[in-house]
Amino acid sequence: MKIALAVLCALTVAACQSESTPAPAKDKAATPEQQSADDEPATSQNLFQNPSFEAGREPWFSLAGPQNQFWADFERTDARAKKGKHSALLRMTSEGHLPQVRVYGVIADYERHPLPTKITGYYRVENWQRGTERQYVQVVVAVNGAQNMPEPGIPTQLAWVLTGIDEPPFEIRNRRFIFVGPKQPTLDEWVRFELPVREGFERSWGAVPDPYESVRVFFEARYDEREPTDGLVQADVYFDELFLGD
Ligand SMILES: [Ca+2]
Repeated sequence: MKIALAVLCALTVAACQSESTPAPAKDKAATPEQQSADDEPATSQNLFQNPSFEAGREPWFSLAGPQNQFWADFERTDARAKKGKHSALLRMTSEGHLPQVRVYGVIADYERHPLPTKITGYYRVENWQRGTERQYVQVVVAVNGAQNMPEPGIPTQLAWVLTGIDEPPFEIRNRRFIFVGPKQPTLDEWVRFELPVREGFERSWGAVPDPYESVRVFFEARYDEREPTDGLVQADVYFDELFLGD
């Protein structure tokens, strides 16, 4: 039953993210990159537009919609900010929703080549109530049409789990995981993260994607494989001062 449910959930997530049938992915290259230092952001060009959410929501988006029942939207809020007056808030809850999977995301696309060196930013967790085992915060880089990856027809993905879990939440063929933070979140503080994108792909997938068509970056709070008998999932997760570049 447990295995069957795991497959079901992996499949449903795959479907809502246009991915493919899950299969083993056992990479667990865990090099802590998380820092709490209050560093200044890099001075090179930031490829994220509106990276501090001070200019509204755009061009950030989510995949929430009637056809994507597992996806939930983000809010732009002035309740917390690492920089300026606003940030993106993922108000995660299992209340009133289907039990198994729910993904709260704030997302950006870009098409620049070559693949940028890094992503940096800050996240903040408040009101964390662990209702299920696979409840976590992550950043996913999904590269579309990468010709030197095993399956160019589906997105090649690398997920950096910032906090919440310390092993892959499910098996999926086109996503590999790197764990960069504690299983138990640091609460009520902005936590800096720095994710070496090119190095991560080289280590986890054996090469930097090149050439490719486009890249989608997901900042997510989510839970997977929640059982109907599990407890209430809750967390407020903020992201701010995001940077993508070299
Ligand atoms: Ca801000």
